[in-house]
Amino acid sequence: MSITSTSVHLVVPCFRESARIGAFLPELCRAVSGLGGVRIQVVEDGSGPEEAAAMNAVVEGLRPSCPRLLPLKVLSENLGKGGAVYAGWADHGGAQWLGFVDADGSCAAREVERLIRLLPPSGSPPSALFASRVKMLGRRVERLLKRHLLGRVYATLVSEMLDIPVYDSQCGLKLVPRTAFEKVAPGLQVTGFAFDVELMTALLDGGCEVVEVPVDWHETPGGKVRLLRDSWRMALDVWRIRQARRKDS
Ligand SMILES: Nc1nc2c(ncn2[C@@H]2O[C@H](COP(=O)(O)OP(=O)(O)O)[C@@H](O)[C@H]2O)c(=O)[nH]1
Ligand SMILES: [Mg+2]
Repeated sequence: MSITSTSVHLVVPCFRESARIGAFLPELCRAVSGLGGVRIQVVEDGSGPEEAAAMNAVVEGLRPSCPRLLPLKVLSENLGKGGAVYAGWADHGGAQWLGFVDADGSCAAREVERLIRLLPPSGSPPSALFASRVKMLGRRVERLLKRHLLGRVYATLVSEMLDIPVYDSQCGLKLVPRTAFEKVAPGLQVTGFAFDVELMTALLDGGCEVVEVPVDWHETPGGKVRLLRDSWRMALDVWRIRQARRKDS
């Protein structure tokens, strides 16, 4: 589909990423250069002045050759991945679609481009597209075994506790219709790594279709999610999301 009339505001949330983003950001700029109406915003999630300066140098170094790249947005405190994504989405500039992609290039720029090309054309009901790491024939998903296993346990927990047949709620690439997001945004509370679970639940409960799209994924070293500590927090968040949802129904 041609997306010349579609606008996408794509946020790259970054916590201490100046070393890892250097390879990915230029690729991302190149990948979206052929797509109309896509803009990229890097959000620095309160990593401190040195990191912010290093990140600013990366972004400003690229902006002359990448007109779609907005100036760096620097948060004065660390809000967590969800907080950083939502802070970026607040600057949507009227875009029809809001998106985010992880800074480390685990999901390659060509997959970002592919997902954007799959967006429904204007006029048809807008569905959210969630990338999903499905180990299946025809796709390449390379992850450490322990991460893959933990990811499967978490996804099963999410699916069972919330009664939503999702395969992978945590993949770091998602596109959401802005109107659907704005409808649910006032009720969103999770700003950490489980924010996508709450977002997905709210979108579905609000009547927005969410479609999972299998993508290629190549885990990049240097991930900062601490498996035990963060998984525990994320599980607690899923519990809270379930309780809040029960109260509302
Ligand atoms: N760890 C962490 N990541 C954040 C935070 N805010 C934004 N992010 C971003 O969330 C994305 C996923 O993080 P990453 O470390 O790649 O996760 P992992 O590969 O699952 O360990 C990256 O783009 C991070 O920079 C934060 O407060 N903590
Ligand atoms: Mg990662």
